[in-house]
Amino acid sequence: MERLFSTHAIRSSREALPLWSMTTLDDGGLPAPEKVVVPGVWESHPQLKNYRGRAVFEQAFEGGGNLRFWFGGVSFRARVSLDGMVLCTHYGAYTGFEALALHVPQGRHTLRVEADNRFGEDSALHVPNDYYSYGGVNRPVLIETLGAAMISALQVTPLRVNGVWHAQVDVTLRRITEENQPYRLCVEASGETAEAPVDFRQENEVLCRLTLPCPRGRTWSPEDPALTEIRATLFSGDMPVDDLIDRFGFREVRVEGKQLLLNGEPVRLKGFNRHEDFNDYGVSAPLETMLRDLQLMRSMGANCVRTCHYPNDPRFLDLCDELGMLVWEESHARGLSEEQMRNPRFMPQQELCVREMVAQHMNHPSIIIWGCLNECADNTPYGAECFRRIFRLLHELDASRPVTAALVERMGCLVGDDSDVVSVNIYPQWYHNAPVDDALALKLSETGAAKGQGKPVIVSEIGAGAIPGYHDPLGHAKWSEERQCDILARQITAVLGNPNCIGIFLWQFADVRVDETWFSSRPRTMNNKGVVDEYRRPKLAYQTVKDIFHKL
Ligand code: ADA
Repeated sequence: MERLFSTHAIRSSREALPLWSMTTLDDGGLPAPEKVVVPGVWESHPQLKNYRGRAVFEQAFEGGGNLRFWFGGVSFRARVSLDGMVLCTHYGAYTGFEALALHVPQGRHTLRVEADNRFGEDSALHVPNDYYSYGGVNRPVLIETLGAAMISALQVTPLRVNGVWHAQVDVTLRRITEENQPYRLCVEASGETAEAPVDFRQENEVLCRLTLPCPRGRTWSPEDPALTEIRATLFSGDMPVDDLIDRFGFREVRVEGKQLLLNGEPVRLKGFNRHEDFNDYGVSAPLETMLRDLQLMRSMGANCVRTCHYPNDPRFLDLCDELGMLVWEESHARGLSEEQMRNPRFMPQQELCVREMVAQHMNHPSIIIWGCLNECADNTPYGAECFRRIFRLLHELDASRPVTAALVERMGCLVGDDSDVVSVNIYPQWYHNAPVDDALALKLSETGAAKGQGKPVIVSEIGAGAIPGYHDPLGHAKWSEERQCDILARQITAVLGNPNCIGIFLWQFADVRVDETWFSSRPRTMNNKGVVDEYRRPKLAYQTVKDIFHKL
């Protein structure tokens, strides 16, 4: 399933069958086509653990009419065709995209998608990095049949006006074929209804904004994560011809002085950075593992998760909405230098990722902050200008959430003043031996005090590595599980005891695979700073974090 609830009652929409035929196109691939499961990554195939290249996925299906294919994520570049005709291309593994084929004769057709995870100049976000860039059709695929017009997007902004919840609803409607007929849009939420006429005579795409006062709206909060269903239906005369169902939450996030307020109350964040990576499944972990990850985090007393360093699977966000887990979601980028940010593809690709992330994930109440450009070059005028452009874009696309960026532990930051929340990644006691308070004070002296003064501060990363199963109970050597416990205990106690900080995201929840170029500083070619390993087996640090998170 693509989401955790039905998104259509009228539109015909089904998930593509799980078995596809995969043909690899490059060296190191398979000698002949093989059956594979979609969604999935080709690294799950026993012979393709290190394959980097292209592969073609094909599936035959019965259908016809106006067809819409939705790909939740293809890593990394995608080219979609139907019966040999190219429908679209897409860049970016972590956001969804559509392919349309109109007036397709009823019958048997072949859907084909070529996925390509090679590195290259044309791909500015996806570089050999401290996580693994898997290949394949990594999120679910939908096959839908449309009429002459469709509801293509539905974005809800909850507003509290004079103490009464309102849903401000932006619906995008699209004419699919040349037929011209009058339509009517109907939106229902929380027992309230609003309607508007839709006229495609001037434009093929129409935006309708409707505001529904919802006096019976129930507030969403971590303690009571009450979700509200919203249903948009498009009518031609009295006939419903298309619909879109989503869920949202009535809640408000705001920055006031040095606090982040959720429904007017200061938030204190205790949580984890989590990569979408599970040993056998890579970035394409099944729903059960997503839920288990959240259960493990919550059992340690965490109330939040950061989707480092890219937008996450909507099902994971659905689970966070359901459980009341707070989310920092961020666009795709990690540690890019000024030179990498000067790649002419960088800003267009970053902006595309940001636009798709906000458009597709806007309605999740669990997302309380948008992040971007983790540890990119914030210390040069060019790099800083890129940060500012992305902050501005995020605000333009969504005025209801604060924005931030995780800044690297390096002096010379030029953007401390430009985000709503100042976030810093620091690794005292692991990469260097400064006491935690000193390292924090040093970084905050530039971002939190000299600049960005009076803003909320988050420690967006802090942590230490341990090779799972390596014990040194007496000596506490580096990389032992015991040493990781000592360091985490010092780090968490210091950060949560610091009056300047509103929260902490530990680096990291689980061990993850990294690119081979990182092998020398990453034993097992893994980033071993997880408090659970890549199979989610707890290290000793699991109990340490649990004790401290529950106590503080
Ligand atoms: C950085 C980065 C993470 C990871 C971490 C580490 O701060 O944001 O992706 O690489 O450091 O483990 O060193």
